[in-house]
Amino acid sequence: MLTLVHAPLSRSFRMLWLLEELGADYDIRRVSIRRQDGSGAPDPNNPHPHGQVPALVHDGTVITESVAIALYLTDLFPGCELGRDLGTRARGPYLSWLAYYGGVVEPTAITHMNGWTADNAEAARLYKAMCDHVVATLEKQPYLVDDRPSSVDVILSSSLMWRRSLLPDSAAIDAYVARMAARPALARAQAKDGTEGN
Ligand SMILES: N[C@@H](CCC(=O)N[C@@H](CS)C(=O)NCC(=O)O)C(=O)O
Repeated sequence: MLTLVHAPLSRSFRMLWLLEELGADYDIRRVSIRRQDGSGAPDPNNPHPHGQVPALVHDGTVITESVAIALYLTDLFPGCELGRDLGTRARGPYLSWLAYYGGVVEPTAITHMNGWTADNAEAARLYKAMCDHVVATLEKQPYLVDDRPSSVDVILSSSLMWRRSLLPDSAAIDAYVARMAARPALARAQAKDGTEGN
């Protein structure tokens, strides 16, 4: 049994979208979380060590961190469109992009969003290097890993639907977000969540 520990308008929405993409049989445990405006509080029903979302519970095992959950889920459905199975050529790039999202894309983009790249040359350099890499990749091919979408595209595009300004102006990125936004599983996830976005 798969249970997504979820709060609306949060990073757990991208895992809800992924579960819909996979056609998984799952249920949702809705929890409260601390919000940036000071409202909300960690929920005693949330097994995440920091009281954050997302968390996934699979037959009693707790998996945390969006990219780990994405890899776990796509491995659970071998041959699914959004995963890249062990033993295939795309497995390496798939793992690289997942780790790069969690370790580089999101931290540098959040640093930029918070205005910290303005007066820190090293932070600005790291953010620009990340942007150049993502933009160059999406100018060369339609998705991050190769020519078909993967779970890391669900994660990145979900973040961009929440805040497009995480990455610089780019026609390639706009077209990428539009392609991902047209996916029927996104609409199903939004309907399930009762929200219209991230
Ligand atoms: N690196 C984590 C970040 C999770 C995270 O920051 N979640 C936010 C919601 S968007 C949260 O639960 N915040 C409540 C808190 O930090 O207490 C992941 O990607 O899964």
